[in-house]
Amino acid sequence: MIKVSIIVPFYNTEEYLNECIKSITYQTYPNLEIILVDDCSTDNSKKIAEDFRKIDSRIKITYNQIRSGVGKSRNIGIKKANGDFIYFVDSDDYIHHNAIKRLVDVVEEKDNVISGSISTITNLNEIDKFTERVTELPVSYKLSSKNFKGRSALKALYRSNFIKNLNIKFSEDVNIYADHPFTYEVIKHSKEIKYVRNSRYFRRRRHDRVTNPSLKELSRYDKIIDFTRIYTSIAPKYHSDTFMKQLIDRDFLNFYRKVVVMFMKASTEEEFKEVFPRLHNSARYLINESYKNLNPLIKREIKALKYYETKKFLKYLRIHHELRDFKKIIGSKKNLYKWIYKKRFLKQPIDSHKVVFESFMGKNYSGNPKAIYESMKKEFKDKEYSYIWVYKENPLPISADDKQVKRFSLAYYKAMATAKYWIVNTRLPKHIEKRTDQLYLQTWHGTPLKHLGMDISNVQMPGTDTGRYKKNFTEEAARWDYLIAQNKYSSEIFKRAFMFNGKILEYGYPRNDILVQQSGNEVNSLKEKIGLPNDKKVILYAPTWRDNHYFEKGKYKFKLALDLEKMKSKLGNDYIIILRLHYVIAEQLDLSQHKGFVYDLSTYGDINDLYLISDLLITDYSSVFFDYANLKKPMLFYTYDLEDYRDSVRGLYFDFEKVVPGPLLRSTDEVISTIQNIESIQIKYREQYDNFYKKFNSLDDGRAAERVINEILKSQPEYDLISERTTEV
Ligand code: C2G
Repeated sequence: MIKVSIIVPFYNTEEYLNECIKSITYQTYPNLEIILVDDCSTDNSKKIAEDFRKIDSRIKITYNQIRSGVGKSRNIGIKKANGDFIYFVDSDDYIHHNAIKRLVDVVEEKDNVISGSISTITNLNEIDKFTERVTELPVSYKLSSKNFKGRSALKALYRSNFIKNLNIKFSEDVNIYADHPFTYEVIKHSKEIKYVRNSRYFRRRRHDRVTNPSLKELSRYDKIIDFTRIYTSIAPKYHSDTFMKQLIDRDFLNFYRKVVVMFMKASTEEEFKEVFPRLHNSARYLINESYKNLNPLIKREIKALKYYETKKFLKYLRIHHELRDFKKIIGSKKNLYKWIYKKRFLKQPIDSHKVVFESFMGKNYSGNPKAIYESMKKEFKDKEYSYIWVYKENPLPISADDKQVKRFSLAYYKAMATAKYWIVNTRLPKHIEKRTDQLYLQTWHGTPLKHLGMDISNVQMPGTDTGRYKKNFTEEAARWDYLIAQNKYSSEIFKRAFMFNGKILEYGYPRNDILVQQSGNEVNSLKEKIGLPNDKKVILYAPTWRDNHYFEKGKYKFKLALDLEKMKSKLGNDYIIILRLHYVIAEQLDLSQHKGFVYDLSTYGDINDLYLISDLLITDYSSVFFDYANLKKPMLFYTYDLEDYRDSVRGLYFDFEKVVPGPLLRSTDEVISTIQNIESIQIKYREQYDNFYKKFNSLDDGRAAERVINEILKSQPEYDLISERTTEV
């Protein structure tokens, strides 16, 4: 029976290692030797490996004395391997339980290498997508250069003698491209190989690309340093082998087009100085044959690299980028606007009196930006600020004196490029560039209960994955100059979850100023304005969204879990319900049969008005309750899916039940009876409410906007401070 040695180097992959080793020990092919190489891990990985060794005698662990990298660790594994065949697994990856069996099943004496297939996943539940089709051909043949396209040595079975006799090794000098010398030699010595499609290897995207990236997720700069090093060490070796030389040259040229060109577009002068000579050193080895058929412009760039002509290289590269951009803008208004933004607007002077506001991606006129805008208008009546609001679809009810621009219109880009101040409450798109002299005040949009940013263990929103989400998030947060926090509790979370190093304005929420200052008279006129009856009490139902319940990116489903008919029959004489769904919910609920009892105000601009006119709030995990607490009105928490939301969907920052100032309810009946006994509920939760208020709301004193404005403008010499009137915090 053929014996297979599986080699797994590991270094600090505690998050994945357990599943990785399990996928190996659960292989349906039993005759395995599992060689784990600990490359000096400092986390729990070593213990995980050792626990497996206790229960599976096929496991051997080798400990490196100093950190040696993946290449050397695999080479150590090869030396130790006693199997007839060798297979490599990375410690954050996973293999299908039949992966080895399917390869071994088709081994013949002539085979030195047999390959399976590789797929990239984020979560293990995606594996179900890859269940094999009955019609799938189990074995076919592939040119080995095509099989090892990315030059990764994973997913294939190698005959040990073949590897050992030819002394095929991984590079020990580089990390990202350590596989290249290994696979080049395999390609050289095995023109065609068997390919078994349903022997599957799953490469995993990391959940945290920011603090724990995989090698492939490292920066373009690191990639260039690594790639040029490997290329210059390999190129001389294949000098007289035309097939191999052209193959590695092609790899260099592909790398140049995919990685180098993009890197150069945004590189700093220092980076360029570091990278250019290395690229030149590599390009020196390119043979004319390899690049003679490239497009003329790239050919010129490569020649300039080869002969160290820096000026020429930069000139051709600039033209290259211009042509690329130009190609993109033809036929796409969106790209044309972006191009004008970059080429024109970003070069225009910044207007130090211009302020751009955006709330919830332009969906409405609300939140902290609204409060700051209104306060600025009051404060600087005679001063010459110009205010611009961003709207998404419908123009906003702002003062007619001020301008508004549609998101992603030309006017929007001009405003974003030339305004001194950005005052925004959600993340801005990546392609909006922050210029050195611009000031970005991120107001954010709620005290966090649900996990945020880096604290989310498994991002389930569509259109992203955990690693990418965290990377984008922290890159965005790095652009913020200021971030507002409602309380100390938020400041601490924000610093960690956003990896935010700028200035936190722990001043209370400007959007809550009005809740503190409000007078009772306004309530009735507001009700009339909205079209609600004045003789009924108002229940506001404002739940949040569920990350894993969506139609598509940015558009979420919502299943109403309240029996409105029943509520109407029990509460309808005294109450009406305002339904306020979160702004990312795209569900169209048909509420026609509840007319006169349920009012859908999901698209109503400012939720503050709804807080003011309501008599009690029903919510769930939404941050609305941190604001509503200012009003001291009763709150109920309709948390019918608490376990799922807390344990699988998002995760929560605190023990919900112990902290929130109201009961957690699970059914419509419970909601009804709680509302029927609302006075006793208020008495029961009085103390918890007070404690809650002290912890989260004590800075909400009605003057938060003033404090924020004072802080951001005080560094601007041309304005008098408003600090005399501002309470010190
Ligand atoms: N909101 C609303 N209507 C709802 C829910 C929320 O108008 N039904 C508004 C409120 O102003 C709320 C804000 O959107 O404070 C954020 O909503 P959350 O439900 O807390 O959800 P999310 O947008 O994911 O923000 O730190 C806060 C977190 O980022 C949560």
